[in-house]
Amino acid sequence: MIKKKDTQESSSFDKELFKRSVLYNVKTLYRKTLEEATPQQIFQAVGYAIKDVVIDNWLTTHKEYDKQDPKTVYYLSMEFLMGRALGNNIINLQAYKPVKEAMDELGLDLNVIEDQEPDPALGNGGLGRLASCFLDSLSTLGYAAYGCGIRYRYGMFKQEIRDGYQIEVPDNWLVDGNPFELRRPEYAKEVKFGGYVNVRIDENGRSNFVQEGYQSVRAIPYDLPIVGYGNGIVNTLRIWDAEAIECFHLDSFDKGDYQKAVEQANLAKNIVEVLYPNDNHYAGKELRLKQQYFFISASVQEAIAKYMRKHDDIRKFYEKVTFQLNDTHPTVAVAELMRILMDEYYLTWEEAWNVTIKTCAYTNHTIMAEALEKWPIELFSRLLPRIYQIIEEINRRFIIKIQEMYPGNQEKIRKMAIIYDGQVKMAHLAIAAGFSVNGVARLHTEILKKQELRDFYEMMPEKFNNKTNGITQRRFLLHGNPLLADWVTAHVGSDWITDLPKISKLKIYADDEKCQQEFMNIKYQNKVRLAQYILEHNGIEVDPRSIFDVQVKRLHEYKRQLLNILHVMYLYNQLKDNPEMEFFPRTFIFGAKAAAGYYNAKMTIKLINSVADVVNNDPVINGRIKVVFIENYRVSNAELIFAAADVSEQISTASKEASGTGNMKFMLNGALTIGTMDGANVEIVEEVGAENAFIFGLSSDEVINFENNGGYDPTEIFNNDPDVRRVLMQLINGTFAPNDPDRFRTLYNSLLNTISTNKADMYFILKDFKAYAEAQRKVENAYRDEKRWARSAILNVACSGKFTSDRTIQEYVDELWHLDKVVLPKKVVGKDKT
Ligand code: GPU
Repeated sequence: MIKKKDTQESSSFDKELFKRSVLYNVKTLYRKTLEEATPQQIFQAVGYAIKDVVIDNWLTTHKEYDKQDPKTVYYLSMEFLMGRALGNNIINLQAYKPVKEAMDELGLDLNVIEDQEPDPALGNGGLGRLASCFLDSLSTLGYAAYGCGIRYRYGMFKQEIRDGYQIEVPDNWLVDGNPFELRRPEYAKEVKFGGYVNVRIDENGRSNFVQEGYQSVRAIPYDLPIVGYGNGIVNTLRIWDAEAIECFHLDSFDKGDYQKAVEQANLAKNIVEVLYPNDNHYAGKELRLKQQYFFISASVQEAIAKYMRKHDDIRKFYEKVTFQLNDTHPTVAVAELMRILMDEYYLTWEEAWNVTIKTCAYTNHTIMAEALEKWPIELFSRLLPRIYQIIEEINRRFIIKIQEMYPGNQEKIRKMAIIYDGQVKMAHLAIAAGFSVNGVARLHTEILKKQELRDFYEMMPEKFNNKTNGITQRRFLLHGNPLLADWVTAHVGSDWITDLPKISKLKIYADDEKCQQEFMNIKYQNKVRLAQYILEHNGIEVDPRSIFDVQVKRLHEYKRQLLNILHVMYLYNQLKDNPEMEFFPRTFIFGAKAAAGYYNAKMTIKLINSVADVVNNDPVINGRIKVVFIENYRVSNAELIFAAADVSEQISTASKEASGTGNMKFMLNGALTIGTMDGANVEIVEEVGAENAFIFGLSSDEVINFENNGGYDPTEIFNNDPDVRRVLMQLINGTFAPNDPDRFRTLYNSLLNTISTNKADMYFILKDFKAYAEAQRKVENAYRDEKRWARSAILNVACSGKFTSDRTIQEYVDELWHLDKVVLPKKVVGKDKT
């Protein structure tokens, strides 16, 4: 039954004006007519026309902020994985239909135009994408916020697959220019590196710490608009570029000046050159620490300057500002804030500390040990001498606190000190100097409290809290899956766009056979769309009637893509042995980038492609199994992929995935989860019911138990399970590498060999294999019953309400940030241009 039409589109959008604006832009930017312009030029022209609309709301928003003086959150993050802006901005302006019409009338295809935009990929994976979802929700909910980050010249590399191997290609995302950005040289800041700390007596007789003999760079902000959905609010993502500071004239420099000038120019060029492509992994590179301090110093300086333009007492800074640290990467912010407060505003240590500890809050995104940032003292103190001095003092005072609480307990100091064993431990600094430590899913937060950060929790339990992650339904349903979005709106109205829990009204349709058919039909059309993409990009033909079983996420051993492909090998063996067996056709879809130096991850990509070559072309299989590796997985093709998925693979080793957010995007698009009780999967199953998901494998307690007792022995499984043994032998007998049988030996060794690696099967792949295969059998059987499957899929959509980032942000606001809600004067809302 159709209840309500889509009433969310703004009626005030001036289509004719917009069309004129596009034509005008093509003319003035390129001296061309529409017919002569290239698709990229048309994208630029449309982008500028949309920016024009956005600019008015941006101005109004900031005028209103100026008037209302709301408390502001600065979301400090090394990564923002924004994805394309054009379509999202049009959606949030509620102008998708008129813009589409305008394009049609000009003989243009909006989809093709959107496809011209490079994905701004200033992030690796979940952590950066979460930051982007948060910005979308902050604007939509009407809170004053800045995202602060780095304008990397090269974002996440582009992945090409050649001969089954990953090749990294530089992502020169700015070559054609970015129509949405605004350069703001008037807010440039100087950032200083190196040198030494001196004590100087200033003109007022105060002794003061000053950094001397340093090199510096100029940080220049570029602002990107973050458009709220239908409320006229536009916040700002401020990303910093680095430029050399001109400090000499060509006619009056001596050799030393020249040397210094060249070095400073190089420093500026190098700092923002490239995003480190490591996910959940810390490499300890000096340039990375420079990046961190660079954008933090600039952001903190500007936050303070902005505050002081309106207020006179810096001691009350925390009443108007919160710094949320996205993992430990921005943690130098606490010391930089202390430095400015003491060295530039002459606050005492105690006064400065009181401000800092009420301003800063830290989010933990992983328990993976290799992701913990620890900087060698030598490097840190050489690069940031004044900052290091301040951290030493924070550490000294923190150790006194530990001793007061645990007199004589050296063990506590060893485990909790900020500086220990020649290293600066950034997580310890973030915990000691902030008012909040939060995990990103309930299970993750519990593990932090009971295991990883147990000592800190015991000492400061009041700081610990959970904020289960979320995603924006505007991008991942409204924009990414228009067919399903319209269907949902037709049944429950459009409230879900800004109030996702309303989508639960769909529950009553789960048993309605007509609705089930409609749903499956939409899913089918989305599968056809993805099949076309796969044919175009991979040259592989896939059958949209097969089960689309999808694992897309960064390639990491803990995420266990290897378990997935080993299971495909097992199914292949079964079908080869018994070609007549009952088998529902399945397409296994993978998409993943591997960190450039991560050997096992890269070999897993090669294995997936090698299995694909064999299985896809085996006449005995006859297309019943297809394996597809989607090249260059990123936000833009993710939107197509989620919409087309039947099965969502969320199979990390329990306890290892802090939350996961892809799991939520699949759920919202009506895929059923096969997964472990890890991260937010736990809460997903709680919402949708265990009967509408396929849960298998060790629990996090069991995993942690094994780990605390020295691991487990996979050889027993190898010896006793012929199916597993056969699959493992195929890794080293050339089944998938006839010319180089040893190609996958490292993967084999990672599962079995305790000699070449110190631990075998650290991620419990063999331990969970049987249970996974069993869960996959259940998936197949469930899919055979189309009505039951459709029911479960609809219920997944209907029960996804909790996982909107709007809910997550509201929790941050209510419990941590205490921001003021900003409402624009009525006449401005929805207004596009005057
Ligand atoms: N995450 Br730390 C990353 O994507 N990169 C990182 O460097 C670190 C964490 C992810 C977690 O792996 C994922 O479970 C979580 O959902 C996401 O952060 C957002 O919290």
